[in-house]
Amino acid sequence: MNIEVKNKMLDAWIREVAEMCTPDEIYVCNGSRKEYDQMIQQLLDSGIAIPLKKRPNSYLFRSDPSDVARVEDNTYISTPSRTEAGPTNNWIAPDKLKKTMKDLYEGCMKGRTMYVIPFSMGPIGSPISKIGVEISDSPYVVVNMHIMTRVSDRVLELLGTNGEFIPCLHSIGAPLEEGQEDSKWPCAPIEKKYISHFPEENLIWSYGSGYGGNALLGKKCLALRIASAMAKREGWMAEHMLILRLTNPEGKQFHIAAAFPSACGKTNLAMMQPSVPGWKCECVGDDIAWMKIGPDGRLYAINPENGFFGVAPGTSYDTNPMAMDTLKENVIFTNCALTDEGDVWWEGIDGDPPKHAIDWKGNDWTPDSTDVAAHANARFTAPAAQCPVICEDWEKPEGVPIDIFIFGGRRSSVVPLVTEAYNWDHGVFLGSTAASETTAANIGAVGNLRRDPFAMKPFCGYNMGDYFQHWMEMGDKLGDKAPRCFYVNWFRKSEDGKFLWPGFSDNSRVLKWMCERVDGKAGAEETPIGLLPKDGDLDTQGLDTSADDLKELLKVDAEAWKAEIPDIENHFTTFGDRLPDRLKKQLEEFRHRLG
Ligand code: SAT
Ligand code: MN
Repeated sequence: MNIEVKNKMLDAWIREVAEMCTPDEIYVCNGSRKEYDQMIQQLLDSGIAIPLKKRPNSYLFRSDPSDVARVEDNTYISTPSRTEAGPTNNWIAPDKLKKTMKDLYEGCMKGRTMYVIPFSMGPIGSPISKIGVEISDSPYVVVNMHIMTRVSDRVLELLGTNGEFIPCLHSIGAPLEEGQEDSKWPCAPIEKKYISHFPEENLIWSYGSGYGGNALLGKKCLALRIASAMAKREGWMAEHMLILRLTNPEGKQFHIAAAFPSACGKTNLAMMQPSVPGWKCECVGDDIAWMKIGPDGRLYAINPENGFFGVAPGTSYDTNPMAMDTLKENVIFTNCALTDEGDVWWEGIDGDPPKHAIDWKGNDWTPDSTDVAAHANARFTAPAAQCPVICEDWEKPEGVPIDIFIFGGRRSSVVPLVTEAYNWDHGVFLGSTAASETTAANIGAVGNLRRDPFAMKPFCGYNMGDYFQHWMEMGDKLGDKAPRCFYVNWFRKSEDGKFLWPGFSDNSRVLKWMCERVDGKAGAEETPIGLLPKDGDLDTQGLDTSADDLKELLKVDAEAWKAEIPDIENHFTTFGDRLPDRLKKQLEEFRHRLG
């Protein structure tokens, strides 16, 4: 071990893990630039990192084709009883799961270095922040954690001798025998992958995967699954939400937090540049919001992360110029294609495809190839501070006050462009019934409709019926200071399969309507599903969308909604007696409004 660890619990935990996993060496990280450079150098020397000539200090990594996304089927919420984990989570009893995983962890770091990564989620020292320590045998994880979280020796100082932290144990599950040659992306086969959470102990154990949320444990595991369970106990909220600041031409600020499932354009919306003249948008965060009620009774949000782990395919100067400018240097790319000029490439990036490239699997690729060049879930890891429109208050310890909640998903039909909830309970109803067509961010079939309440289905660390109740109770506490709730769908298609709404910077038109609703300046019409903009309420000046398409976008088809009711009922039934009565009442009222 390179330093002496003063925190007693941490020191004991490191020793215990080392005894179980038998690494060759132990290295405690300090988060310095020098450390980052050394780790990168080591990854370059072993041929794992590929330097990118066109982007200073940026590297490409290729994962094993079996390890490309979150593994939801292997993700567990391990509470003493199955009911506490609820119907949306996989469950194994803690004793049994720990036994299975201990057997896997036994000797699993042989031939490798065990890295101890002290990190803060949220600005170091902020009252809303939490400290975690990840132990990992993956140097790729270390460099990614440097960007995605605040890794620092100041975290160890803050812990002192007795301070508390969230232990996050990670192994790629690939011990090296003596003389055995290492692979470029070692990991365990799918049946040995376990992403486990023990919310009662604030403990995370991950085994077998090196990719994204499976391995960068500060993100989905700590900041969502464990944090959501803590938030429920302690009366705050940990949500799968971007945070943005919108400023109107008069200089009034609005803060919006929006929940969409993975790969539904959250990063694009978070960095959107309004097409509506005079409006300004700044990014506070693109994936996770931690929110607490402030002294003035309003809800304040911080972004607990330090970087963006964004989907590369589809990102371009057209769709997200601010992300493109964030990616110029100091970036880690994973599973993108490599051009002959030494740059990354992916489907949907600006310009013509290269005549030749190396695809994400390391094979030759040309535009005639039948396979994609970049994996659909290829990612960039980039420092948030590099974003040209990062909000100056993004690291404010007390956070920003939220005015508006947005829920949504990817729906090619039925769901209109925007709906405002009648009140808080109705907003919770909209969030709890949110549905989306599945994408490549999670392993499984793409394009099926799944209910993804509050975009938290894969991330809620306890019974989701209780989570709905928690939302109701937060609304009661916030009273008339509660954010207003909206539901959006940017993805509605015409009968011939074309997107009806241009999206991206034109989404500002929808956000503007929301802000004006909050200010009491814009109109709306009552419909069975909620409040919708009437003719003239939505700013469509300069918009290229036909009147017919606009009509279709805002159409409420009562029959189509009636046809959704059985599915909503089924969805609600899965929560049994944990479903709040107030949601049952919402469903009854909805049915009644539909007639
Ligand atoms: O791989 S992650 O879980 O971090 C990304 C995502 O699915 O949003
Ligand atoms: Mn996400």
